[in-house]
Amino acid sequence: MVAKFSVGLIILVIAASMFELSMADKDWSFGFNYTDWWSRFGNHHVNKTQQEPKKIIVGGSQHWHYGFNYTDWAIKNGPFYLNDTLVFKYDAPNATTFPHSVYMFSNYWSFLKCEVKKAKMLANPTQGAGEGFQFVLNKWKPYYFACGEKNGFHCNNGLMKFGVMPTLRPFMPWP
Ligand SMILES: *[C@@H]1O[C@H](CO)[C@@H](O)[C@H](O)[C@H]1NC(C)=O
Ligand SMILES: *[C@@H]1O[C@H](CO)[C@@H](O)[C@H](O)[C@H]1NC(C)=O
Ligand SMILES: *[C@@H]1O[C@H](CO)[C@@H](O)[C@H](O)[C@H]1NC(C)=O
Ligand SMILES: *[C@@H]1O[C@H](CO)[C@@H](O)[C@H](O)[C@H]1NC(C)=O
Ligand SMILES: *[C@@H]1O[C@H](CO)[C@@H](O)[C@H](O)[C@H]1NC(C)=O
Ligand SMILES: [Cu+2]
Repeated sequence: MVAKFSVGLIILVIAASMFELSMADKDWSFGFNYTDWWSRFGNHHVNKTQQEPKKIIVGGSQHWHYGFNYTDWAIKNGPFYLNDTLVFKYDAPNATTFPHSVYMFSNYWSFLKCEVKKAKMLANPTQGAGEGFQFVLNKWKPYYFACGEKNGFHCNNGLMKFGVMPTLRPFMPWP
């Protein structure tokens, strides 16, 4: 009993002296810079250009072609936000190049199996030229895109498929 009491007393004494020490240590901020915190998160000076929908070129500089991993691209370039525009760029076919197109699947299983016959064509092989084919992600739902050429071959073997789920753009007050 006595031993326990003295240990408790020692701890109390140590705690008290530490408290005194911290009291003596200028302020109550404990090293946390409130001024800095407020300027970062507290003010509502929103950079509007970051809040507005963006135009995203599918595949970046690679554009829309056979053999590029668009699933990987979508993971690395996401998340995508509501009203963002996806731009599919692909040259119209000629004697030496193959056609591409843009299809949308209505469900995940068709997307997985590249059932192009059940998909809806969004853009034909000539619509990707110039400024490219633009598609606005204006609904809060998953979108499944693919190239519809060669009865799913471009989708399957060519990796020309990806899914996106646009979300609400988060409020970002910091610069
Ligand atoms: C706190 O942050 C502000 C703004 O970044 C800076 O001007 C100030 O020097 C900082 N104060 C301390 C004690 O670090
Ligand atoms: C807003 O952010 C964008 C992108 O980060 C930047 O290019 C632009 O200069 C910023 N504008 C202002 C007014 O800070
Ligand atoms: C494409 O990228 C995804 C995500 O990084 C990866 O899981 C998959 O294995 C890749 N496919 C091929 C054929 O490399
Ligand atoms: C997207 O655009 C539509 C039409 O311009 C608008 O009504 C809607 O509020 C926008 N949604 C978001 C989340 O910006
Ligand atoms: C076909 O199109 C490609 C890509 O646009 C171009 O580089 C190539 O010169 C064209 N070939 C012919 C024969 O027109
Ligand atoms: Cu294709």
